[in-house]
Amino acid sequence: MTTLADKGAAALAEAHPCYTETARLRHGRLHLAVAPSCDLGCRYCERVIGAKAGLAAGPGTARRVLTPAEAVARVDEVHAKGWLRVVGIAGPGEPLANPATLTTLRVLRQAHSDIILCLSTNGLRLEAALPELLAAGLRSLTVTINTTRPETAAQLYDWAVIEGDRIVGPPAAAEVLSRQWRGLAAAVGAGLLVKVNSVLIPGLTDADLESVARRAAAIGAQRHNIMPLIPRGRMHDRRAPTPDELEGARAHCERWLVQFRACTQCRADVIVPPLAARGEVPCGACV
Ligand code: CLF
Repeated sequence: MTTLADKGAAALAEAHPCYTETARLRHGRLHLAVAPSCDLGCRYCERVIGAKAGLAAGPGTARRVLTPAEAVARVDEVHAKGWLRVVGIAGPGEPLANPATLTTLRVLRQAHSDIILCLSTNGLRLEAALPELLAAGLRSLTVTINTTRPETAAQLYDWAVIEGDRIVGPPAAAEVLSRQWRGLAAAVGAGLLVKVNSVLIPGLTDADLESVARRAAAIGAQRHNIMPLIPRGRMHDRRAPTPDELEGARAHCERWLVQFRACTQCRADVIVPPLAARGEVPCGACV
């Protein structure tokens, strides 16, 4: 039997609710919070783990870190509802900095071959991790890349752990950038369905995103997802973009790469049923 996971990137994109907005109608997804550690000091990020996560929104947030066994049990439980199509690992830290990520993917590949296995990464370890990710059944991948310029990267990243060494300042940012773009190219070359996430930060990344879209499109990424800054962490005092600024950036970047406009900036433990299962059928989506 040909499963969804055996199909090509175009078919996967049609079924993936983070690539095709109408896929949100019938296909649900969830995140497994198995990855608490992080290897990159993003100034716009804030990890919130535990009871204080409460109802907090946004990436980096999870009520509880799951063991791989608990994560698989959660997938079993939700899968029984009949609508689960995508399982992603997106934190609350960096998935590729946590061995539990691969352990979880490997078990899920065996247990649920009909599910698209997805992952979101900062790209630092992506090139090196690709062989194991492919062997574990990963089919779709998001790399967060906010700029093409080291000068901007130096204002986004304070430190990074590279090959076990903690590097700080501009040298860290330059290395991060280099690894993100190399990782993106390697993931596309490996045949994964690949999206680039970029954070729109007024006065900082807004001038860079068009070059991100252009370069990502040239490499072969399939989608671009521009997300508004959530003012927090070491950027708690910066402002979020206005809706007009966000749409303006997307319109500019769409000249180069298809934009995804339905991102909900998920928590690391989110469970999202399809719209149809929630009784929310947007006009025009019933095709
Ligand atoms: Fe999760 Fe990301 Fe996979 Fe989607 S989220 S790892 S691609 S399954 Fe989707 Fe959530 Fe936006 Fe991410 S709405 S934050 S784009």
